[in-house]
Amino acid sequence: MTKQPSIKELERIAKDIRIAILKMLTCAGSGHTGGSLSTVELLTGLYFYKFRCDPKKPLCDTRDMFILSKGHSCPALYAVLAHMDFFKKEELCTLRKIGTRLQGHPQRGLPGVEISSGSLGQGLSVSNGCALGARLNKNPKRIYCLMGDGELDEGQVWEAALTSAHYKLDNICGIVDFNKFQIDGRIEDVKGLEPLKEKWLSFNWEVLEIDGHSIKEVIAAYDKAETIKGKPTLILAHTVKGKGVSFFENQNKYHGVAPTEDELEKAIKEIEASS
Ligand SMILES: Cc1ncc(C[n+]2csc(CCOP(=O)(O)OP(=O)(O)O)c2C)c(N)n1
Repeated sequence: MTKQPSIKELERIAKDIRIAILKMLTCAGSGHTGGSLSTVELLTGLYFYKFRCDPKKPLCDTRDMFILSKGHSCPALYAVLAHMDFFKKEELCTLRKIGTRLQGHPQRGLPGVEISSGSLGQGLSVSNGCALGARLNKNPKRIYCLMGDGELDEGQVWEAALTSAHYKLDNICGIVDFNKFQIDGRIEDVKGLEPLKEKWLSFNWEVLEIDGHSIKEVIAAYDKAETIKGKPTLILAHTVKGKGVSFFENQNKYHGVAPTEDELEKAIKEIEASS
């Protein structure tokens, strides 16, 4: 059995992922900064602690599957996949370049990317299909699906949520990156979601509410989700859009704007100096 990384090691990885995201975005000159940074601990805890996969055999039948439903946050996924050795880190700087495998929204074909996404609202439906297929095949794989809070405005999410619960898909773990913003501003100004936990509970999901930037809480939630039987689990992760860089945090103008060279330099210093 391989050694599990410690919380400290995971926190160090999260810093590296944040820096890789910012470098990639700066190099591309465009892309989604805020909603990538808010997912870092959720992805780090998943891939470096919980996820069963073999980067050398990305289509191995028993692999766990990760569906990035909020596809615009793919710089975070790309950084994680490169750090896991699904492909070489050097490829990260091709983000959004003509002909790259690292499109501005994920495309199948890049090792580790299960579905093309970016049109919001579809990931949980795809996850249901994967989960039902796994059950039919007696395959122990788990399906993880990361959604945005703004993404929950898509009606398809709620149709899918009904389906996951109806079929008691306990091999699904949904995650909501609850950073309280979407493209047009604050969630509560654009279209209120509260009481969000109660909504998922009333759809017959188990709900684990956590601080999505606490590695400790994140990995405990993934562990707990695996023990819940007879219904799907939703991790409702409170996060901060732009997390980790003071001048990006809760500044929604960085929803789809990349850092400048200057901002990148300052951001890296801040991230390295943080505890
Ligand atoms: C079907 C669809 N409608 C609209 C968009 C445009 N869009 C891109 S990002 C975004 C905001 C989504 O908000 P959220 O899921 O909270 O993302 P985050 O704030 O975490 O980046 C929207 C509406 C889209 N990608 N897909």
